[in-house]
Amino acid sequence: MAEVQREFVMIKPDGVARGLVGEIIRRIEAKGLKIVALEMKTLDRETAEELYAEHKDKPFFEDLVEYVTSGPVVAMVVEGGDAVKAVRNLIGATDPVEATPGSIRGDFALDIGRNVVHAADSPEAAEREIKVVFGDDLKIHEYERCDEAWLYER
Ligand code: IDP
Ligand code: MG
Repeated sequence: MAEVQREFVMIKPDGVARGLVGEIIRRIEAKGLKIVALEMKTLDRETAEELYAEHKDKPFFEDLVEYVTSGPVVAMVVEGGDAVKAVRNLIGATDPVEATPGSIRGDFALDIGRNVVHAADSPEAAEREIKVVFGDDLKIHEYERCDEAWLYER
C-alpha cells in the first residue's frame, strides 16, 4: 500500500462563487480519499501571503493574494494513500489550458489566475499550509471509510 499522507486542498473564491464546491468534493471522495477536516473561511491578507510565501517575489504575487482573499474559500485536509500525488493529479496543471481534460482545472477553468483550486505540492508543504490556514482551529476528524478494505490491497 502507498504511504498514507495528509494533503491540504483549498477551493479558491472562484470555485466557491461558481458553485463548484460540491463537484470538487465529489471528485475527492470518489477517488477514495478521506476528508478529515473541512471549513469555509475568508483568508486575511497575512494568511494568504504566508500560504503563498514561496511566490512572494513573483510578478503575479499581489494579484494572487487579492484573488484568494476576494471571497470565501473551502479549506480541507484530505487523507489517503499517496494523497499528495493523487490530489495534484486530480486538480491538474497550474495553467488550466494545459491541464488534462478530466482534471478539475482541465474541466472547469481557462485562466491561470482563476484556476479554481489549490493543493500543496509535497507532504511537507501540506503540513505547513494546514498550519497556516487552520492555525489553532485545526481538528482532525479520524474515521474509517466503509470501503477502505477495497480501496487498498492491504
Ligand atoms: P499550483 O497552484 O499548481 O501549485 P504554483 O506555481 O504554486 O501553482 O502557483 C500558485 C498559484 O499562483 C497558481 O495556482 C495560480 O493561481 C497563481 N499563478 C501561478 N503562476 C501564475 C502566472 O503566471 N500568472 C498568474 N497567476 C499565476
Ligand atoms: Mg503551488
